[in-house]
Amino acid sequence: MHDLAIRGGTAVLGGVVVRCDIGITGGRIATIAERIAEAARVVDADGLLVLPGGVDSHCHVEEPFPEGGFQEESWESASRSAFAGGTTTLVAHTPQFKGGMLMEQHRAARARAARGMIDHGFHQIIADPSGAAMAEIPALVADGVGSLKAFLTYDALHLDDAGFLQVLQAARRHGLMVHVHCENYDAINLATRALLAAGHVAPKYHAVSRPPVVEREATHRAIALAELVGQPIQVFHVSCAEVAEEIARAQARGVPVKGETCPQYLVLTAEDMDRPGFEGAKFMCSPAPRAAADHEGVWSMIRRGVLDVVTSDHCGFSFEGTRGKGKNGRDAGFDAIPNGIPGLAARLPLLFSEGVSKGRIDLVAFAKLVAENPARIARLYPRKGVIAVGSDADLVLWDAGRRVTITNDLMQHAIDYTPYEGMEVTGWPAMTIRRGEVVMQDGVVTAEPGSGEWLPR
Ligand code: DUC
Ligand code: ZN
Ligand code: ZN
Ligand code: ZN
Repeated sequence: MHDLAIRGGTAVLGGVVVRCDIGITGGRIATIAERIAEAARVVDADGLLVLPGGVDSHCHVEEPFPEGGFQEESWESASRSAFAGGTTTLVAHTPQFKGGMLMEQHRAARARAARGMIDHGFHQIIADPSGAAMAEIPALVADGVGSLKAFLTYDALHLDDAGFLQVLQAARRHGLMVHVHCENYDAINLATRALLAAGHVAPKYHAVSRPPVVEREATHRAIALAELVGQPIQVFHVSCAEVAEEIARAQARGVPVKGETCPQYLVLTAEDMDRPGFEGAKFMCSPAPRAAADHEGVWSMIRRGVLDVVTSDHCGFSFEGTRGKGKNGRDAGFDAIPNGIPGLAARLPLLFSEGVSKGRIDLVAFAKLVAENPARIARLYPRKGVIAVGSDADLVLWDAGRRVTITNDLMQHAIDYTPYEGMEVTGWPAMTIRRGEVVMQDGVVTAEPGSGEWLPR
């Protein structure tokens, strides 16, 4: 007798799409069969797709700032938003402050995440690889941190080549994955100073200050240094085809480099930042959204497999008030507006609608992009990311024909806006199941705070 049976849905099982029943016992998938007769509870999935719960392997949740305080998105609100959008696993970031140690931040981040409802892991940001902090990496690894994150830009975080090489070597020594934010710090600073000196302070100049070449150069450099050290990397948030081309060339040489992209590079543009007053700040993230003509280029790199993971890079800052986008005042220059946009709940609907509903990718590719491939790179596969016997029963029942206009209320995050407000999507999650428990039904999230599990990777 199963605890729960999902009956009559059309399921994506790795590489195949089949109509079947799914039996769940003890939070795991116990049976996949044409018909499961008995279960304590039965969910009728007739007319729905059954997909693996989304794995969002790149997001920012309740991170502390070097100047004190935390991001507005708590683990509880992030869990709610993720479940609302069909995602059941998050890999977020633990910061290192310059000169600071790792384990204390790691323990504090774990304690915050334990208050949420979603299963989770962390990438450890390395902002200062020269000091005593690196001696704490074995302790982090022992606690289940499977990856390091390197930033090649941002004042508080950027590494020069020497620092990045140290991170790569440490990762190689300890068998960790390295994820990289690729933009050229000095080039951005040079352009920013020139723009500000000329009085170009509006949000739209954010994109002008960091054009694709800045991202392409840093991507090329990151790959070359990783190749030198013999360390696999994943390039985060690739914004356009000319950047992905660097990855494709390296892959063709047999270099172990992977590429990730995000929905913002498929639906937003630099023009979104060109709105009256402060409004453009709602769309500011880095790398910057490119031109509308770049969207098809990203799709083609997805179809070629060069970009095989789509995450949200959720990093929310509210528009109103003094904590978020306006923390430095509403007439702050573009360089003083925090970067990042919320996207936990919108990720699957946007990718499904733009991808599957519009015929750009099939269902199998969709499930790989949002669940299986992120689970693999995060070392959570096959526990997460796939519907298979023995895997965690993390599922999303998907209504492929449902048309929804995105509003901020539907996102259920702690941020007061969504950059996708008013967008029409076709395809929407009807139910989210985490480890066999229905945690979202018709938009209502019911999971208990504190029920999310730490995922050693
Ligand atoms: N860019 C990042 O690198 N991280 C979070 C948000 C953003 O826009
Ligand atoms: Zn970031
Ligand atoms: Zn980044
Ligand atoms: Zn990020």
